Amino acid sequence: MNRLLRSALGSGLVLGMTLISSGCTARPGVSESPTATATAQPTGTISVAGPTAGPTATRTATPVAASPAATGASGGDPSPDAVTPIAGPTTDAPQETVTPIYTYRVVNVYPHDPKAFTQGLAFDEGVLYEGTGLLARSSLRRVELETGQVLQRHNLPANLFGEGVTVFGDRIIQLTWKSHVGLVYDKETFERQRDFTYPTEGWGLTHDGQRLIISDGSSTLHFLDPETLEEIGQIDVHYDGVPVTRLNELEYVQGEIFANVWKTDLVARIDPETGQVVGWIGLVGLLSPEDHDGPIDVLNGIAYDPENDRLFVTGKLWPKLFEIKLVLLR
Ligand SMILES: [Ca+2]
Repeated sequence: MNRLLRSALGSGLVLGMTLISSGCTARPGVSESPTATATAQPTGTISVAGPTAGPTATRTATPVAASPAATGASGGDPSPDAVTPIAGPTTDAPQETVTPIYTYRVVNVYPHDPKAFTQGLAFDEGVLYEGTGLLARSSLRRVELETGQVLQRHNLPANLFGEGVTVFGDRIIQLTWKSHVGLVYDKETFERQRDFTYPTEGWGLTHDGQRLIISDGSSTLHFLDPETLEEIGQIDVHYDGVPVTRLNELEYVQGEIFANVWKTDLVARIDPETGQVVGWIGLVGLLSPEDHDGPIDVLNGIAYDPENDRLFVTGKLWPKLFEIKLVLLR
C-alpha cells in the first residue's frame, strides 16, 4: 500500500473500508497503527505526516490488509490547491478506474453547542439549520455560523428522536429515528405544519432540488416527492460491488450525495443515479485530542453552502464545527 496514502489517510479509510467490506461493528479511530498519522494544526490547517510525526494528533488503525481500492495507489499531491469539493476523479491511471480518495484542509473553525447531539445539518441563506436527537432532548435549531449561537429553537415532543433535516423552499423537513414520522415546519416560524410517515427508520435527509433523499441506516437511499412526501424511487449504494451500509447524515453537493458512514470518519461521495461510490473522504483527526475532554460521539453533520462553495462538518456533541476544503490524495 502506498506510504503516502497510508500515512495521510491513516486508519479511518483503511479501517472504514474494512468495516464496509466485513460488516464489522468496530469503531474506527480506537485502535492504532504506528504508520498512520494525520496531524491537525491549531492554526486551522492540516498537515499530513509520516511515521515520525509527533504523537499529539495520532489517529490510527489496526493494521489491516489493503482494500482493493487502496492497493496500486499511485500516490497523490496533498497540496491544498490540488482539489476542491467538486473535483472529479483523476484520470492518470489509464488501465484502471481509481476511486479518488480525499483528505481535508481546515479553513475555519466555529463554536458548536457541545450538548447538541447532531443528527442533521443544513445551510440556507447564511445560517445553519440543525436537528438534534435523543429522547426528550431533540430539537430543530437555527444557528448562527460564526458564533454557534442558537437563534431559534423548537423542541420535539419527548417521545420523538430527531434525525436528519433539510430546507426545501420555505419549509424545513425533519426525520425521526424509529417513529416512522417526518415533520414539516414553516422555515421562518418553525411552526409544525404537517406530519408524514415512512416505513423505514429515518437517519439522514437532504434534497437535490427535485427530490428529498433519505437514508435509513442500510445501504438504500430513498427518494421522496417533496410535495406528496411519498417515495418515488430508491438506489442501493455500493462500492466495488459491496453494499455500503450505515449511511447516515446526507448532503447533496454539486451533483453528488455525500453521506457519513456511521461510526467511521468516512464520507462517501455517491452518484445519485447509480448508487456507486465515486469517492471517499477521510476525516480522521478532524477533532483534536484536546477537544475530546468532554463526551463526544461520532462524526455526523454535513452542510454545504453552494453560493460560496463552503463545506461544513461537525459531530454529535462536538464543541466545534469545521469548514473544510477537500484535498485529493490520489
Ligand atoms: Ca446535511
